[in-house]
Amino acid sequence: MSASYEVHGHVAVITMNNPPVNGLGLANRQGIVEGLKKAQADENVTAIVLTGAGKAFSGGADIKEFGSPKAIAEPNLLTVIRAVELSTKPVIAAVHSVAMGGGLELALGAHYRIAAPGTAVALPEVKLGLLPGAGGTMRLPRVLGVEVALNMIVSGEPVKSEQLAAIPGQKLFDKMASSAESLPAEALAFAQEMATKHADGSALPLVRNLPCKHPKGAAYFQFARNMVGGMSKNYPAPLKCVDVVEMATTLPFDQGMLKEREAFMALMATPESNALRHLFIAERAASKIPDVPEDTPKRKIDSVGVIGAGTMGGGIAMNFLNAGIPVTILETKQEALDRGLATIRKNYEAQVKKGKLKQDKYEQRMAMLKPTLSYDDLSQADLIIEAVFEEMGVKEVVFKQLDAVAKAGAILASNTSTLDVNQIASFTKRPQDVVGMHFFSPANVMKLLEVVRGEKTAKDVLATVMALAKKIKKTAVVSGVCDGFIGNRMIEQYSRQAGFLLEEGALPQQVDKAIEKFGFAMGPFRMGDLAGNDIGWAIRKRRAVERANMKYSKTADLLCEMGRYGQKTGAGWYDYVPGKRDAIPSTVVNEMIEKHRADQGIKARKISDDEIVQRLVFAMVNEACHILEEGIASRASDIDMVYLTGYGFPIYRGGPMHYAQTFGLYNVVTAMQRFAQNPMDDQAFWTPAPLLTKLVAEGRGFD
Ligand code: T1G
Repeated sequence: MSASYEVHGHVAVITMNNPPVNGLGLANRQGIVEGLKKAQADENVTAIVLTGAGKAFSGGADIKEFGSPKAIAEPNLLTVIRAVELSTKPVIAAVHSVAMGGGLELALGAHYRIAAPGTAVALPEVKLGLLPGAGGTMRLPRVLGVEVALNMIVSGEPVKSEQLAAIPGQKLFDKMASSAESLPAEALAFAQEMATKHADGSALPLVRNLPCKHPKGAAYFQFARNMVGGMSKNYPAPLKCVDVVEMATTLPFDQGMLKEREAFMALMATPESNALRHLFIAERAASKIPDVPEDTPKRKIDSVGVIGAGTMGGGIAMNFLNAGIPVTILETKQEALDRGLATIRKNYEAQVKKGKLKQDKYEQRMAMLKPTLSYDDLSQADLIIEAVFEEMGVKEVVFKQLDAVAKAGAILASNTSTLDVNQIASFTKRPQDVVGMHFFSPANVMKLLEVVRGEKTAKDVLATVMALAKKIKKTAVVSGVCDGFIGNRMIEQYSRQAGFLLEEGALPQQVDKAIEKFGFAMGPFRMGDLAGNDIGWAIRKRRAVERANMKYSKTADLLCEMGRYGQKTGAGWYDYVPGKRDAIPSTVVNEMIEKHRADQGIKARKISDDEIVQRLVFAMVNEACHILEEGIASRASDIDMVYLTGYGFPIYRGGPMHYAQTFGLYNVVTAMQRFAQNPMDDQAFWTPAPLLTKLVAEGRGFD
């Protein structure tokens, strides 16, 4: 958890040791400072190597400490870096694997730096809504030049050590080791060399003393501001990076450091940074299943079968082809199979045309795709995913055939978006091998994968699918079995509120504009027109039988009865010009809504955008609390991940649960109590979920 100290000959080696990535938590910082003190006091020691154990030099400040007293407790990172600079004996940072954020800033405080090739070097703070807060904005431009440094700071993207070492005149790396394996020995030798070099008491080089200028000065930074400003709407950090790096060229080092600190602390307090830091932790938490140990053995997945070559089946198949996993895709009719393959080919060719995919890669992927009309060809697949028509009868036929054909140990997955995975599992004699894998359309693009855990789903099946999700670059979130799982169950409440708002006085374009201004990629009515309003219509018809007392606005049904299914029929909530996707407010639809209000004796009222946003978002939050109470989702941050990666919820708001927490759960409940007074609404729905009431009573949030 901290840093070890060893002396090799005349060289002290301080090794950070805070798995998994040597985050610069308090214990680690204390270990470094104690090691430096020991080395200064030991006459036998003439130089110091600072390095990291395991898979990183250091991944930076310990994100998990943020907001806790430990994060700012002394020795804080600035103190540690200053202690390195003030060492009377040369400090050589031996950098390997990952040197990011505060880790790179620590290395920049050293007198010399030696790097292993392949090291990922970055100042990624901007991805957390921050900027480097331990001298990175002042030191990196001094060793790499302003433009390279600014690009790295504003993008947050890693660059390989050997690439940076190749920049003419760079002073980031004094030496490149021949490999990560030889780095320790080469660092010791280099340290010895530097000890000899400075045996005469000559001053040790400090990055802070290097000049920092840009030939075009203010003109360059104005240009940079214009570029960055255009790309960073809703995020304050990138522009702040430009401002502070400019100060590195206009202010003395120490004054620049004060400006950096000021900006860092201001950004740390922004809702955007809180949301991005929440996302960083939430994304990693989602991959953990509380009762499935991380070392659970995983099944081998070397081949995949996909049943159904429609939009979903084709997109699903592409995910595995992209990850280099062969796919056998099955259809019932040759023309459906041909159509499916043609769509996959068209998708790849579009990527090749845009230069996003090399021709040979495209051909390799298509060569791994085997079309078939026979279930027998799925008999050796390690995983089979069905993406057939969303009707239980059809699923039953498919899973009974799979049960007969699939080899023992094959994982049988359903891409169902709402149906009961337990019932699907019951069609087989191997329910332990059955799981839901709910991809989101377009399946080869959307990051979200809901992994639906049946009562009998085996733990190794879950562990296998979660690991496979990472391999196909999906964000997997485990859901229990209920109607709509996590995402669609919540979106149903969101859609119901959208319908009620139409009846009470809003029009589709007002509702969409309000929620899009809040940050959603697309409002409910534009989304309906894109996905197809008939999909919701079919679900409402099914639910009208299952849950007859569920209150709905009739407007969506009236729209479908007019044949206005959306873009696919050239008209939906909005009108469309053929061949274009622009949503044009529709007089026909607005008249339908007004007539419906009149028929219902409803007097329309003016509805504020705030009320629209709160009713749409808090309806989801209340439903989400029931989902948590029922154990369908195991943590609130998982629900945020579902909405951030599958439903276009604005990243800078952190997800519905994080947003509600930021808004204040007490204020959310107060708003819900107001909505419960509205006779046009589903008043009972707005009873705060017991979990919400409990958290408010205890003054707690979801985290
Ligand atoms: N702090 C705490 N934990 C961290 C961490 C960090 N900086 N980086 C990673 N982890 C944990 C992560 O939560 C997960 O833990 C495990 O390590 C593996 O992560 C003053 C203020 C380093 C490239 O932004 O980019 O320095 O979930 O799955 O794919 O200017 O992690 O298993 O318990 O991502 O091999 C700046 C963020 C911090 C780097 C490794 N640094 N990390 O990728 O593993 S702010 C960052 C990454 C800062 C200073 C400022 C990646 C990685 P668990 P992983 P990976």
